[in-house]
Amino acid sequence: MLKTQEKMLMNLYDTFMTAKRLVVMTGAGVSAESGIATFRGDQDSYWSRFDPYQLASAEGFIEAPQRVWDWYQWRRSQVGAAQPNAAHYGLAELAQSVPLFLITQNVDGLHHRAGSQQVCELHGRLMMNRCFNPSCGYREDAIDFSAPLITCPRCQSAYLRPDVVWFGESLSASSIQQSEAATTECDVFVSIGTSAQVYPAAGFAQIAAASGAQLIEINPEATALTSQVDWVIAEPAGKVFEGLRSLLK
Ligand code: BJW
Repeated sequence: MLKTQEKMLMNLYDTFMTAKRLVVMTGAGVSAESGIATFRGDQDSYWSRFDPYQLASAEGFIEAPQRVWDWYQWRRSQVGAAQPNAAHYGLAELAQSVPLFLITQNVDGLHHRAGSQQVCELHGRLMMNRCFNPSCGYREDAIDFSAPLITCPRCQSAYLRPDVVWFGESLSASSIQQSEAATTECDVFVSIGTSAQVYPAAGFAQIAAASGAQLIEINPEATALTSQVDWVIAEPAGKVFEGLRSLLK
């Protein structure tokens, strides 16, 4: 007789393989097994140690740009030293076999580094800088994680900042349009490693459900979404995809 874990993996594999359009949305938990802290939760999470509005809002940057810059440079060095885990690699491999639209709230770039070709990065990219003045439009790769805070080399009128989406800022219109279109059309929606507290991302599962999609959550802890999904896999994502990868080969 198959053990419970094996049955779960076989069911998940079958669900993925028979999906006509699969949407996967990931959050910070998918990178937890790569050693990157989540935002909410245990005592190592960012928002249990730091004030989100000081570090992740335009107001916080205006108040203390050096504080914000230093925090992001520290995070860049952490992410630069981290490696993708089985969940990142498994999702990249899955996209070779099924029509998969991958949405991430993560800014760490680990899905790309694991080989995912198309990733809708809702909250931007940690490893890029842009001018704080939105009408300037200057962007550059953030290569030197010890580089000082500088004014924009193009317009000279504002500081460079990380190319991420802070609280109160709009996500790119194209990322929202693409995500909403994909979630409206999918038959299976999988939420992995997100607390489902931050909008608009947290609303995509409801859009998928309203269109009749099956909702699956992979997260060791209960979230704002748990009571609404059809199937909860209360396990770490890396562990689930480690098992799934052996079936995908
Ligand atoms: C594991 C695991 C393992 C652990 N395996 N799982 C509607 C209603 C209410 C409020 C709003 C609303 N619309 C907009 C708002 C305001 C706001 C918002 O949502 N606030 C809520 C907090 C209440 N949203 C915005 O401001 C957004 N902008 C916007 O909507 O513009 C228009 C507008 C503005 C204002 C008002 C109305 C409209 C922008 C949001 C930007 C979020 N930015 C951040 C920082 C990005 C840059 C950076 O990285 O520094 O994005 S905040 C942070 O939260 C980050 C994340 O992407 C985001 C989501 O976090 P996530 O991924 O869910 O992580 P955690 O830590 O919360 O959860 C981790 C999970 O993993 C846990 O569940 C663990 O159990 C699990 N886990 N190990 C699997 N191994």
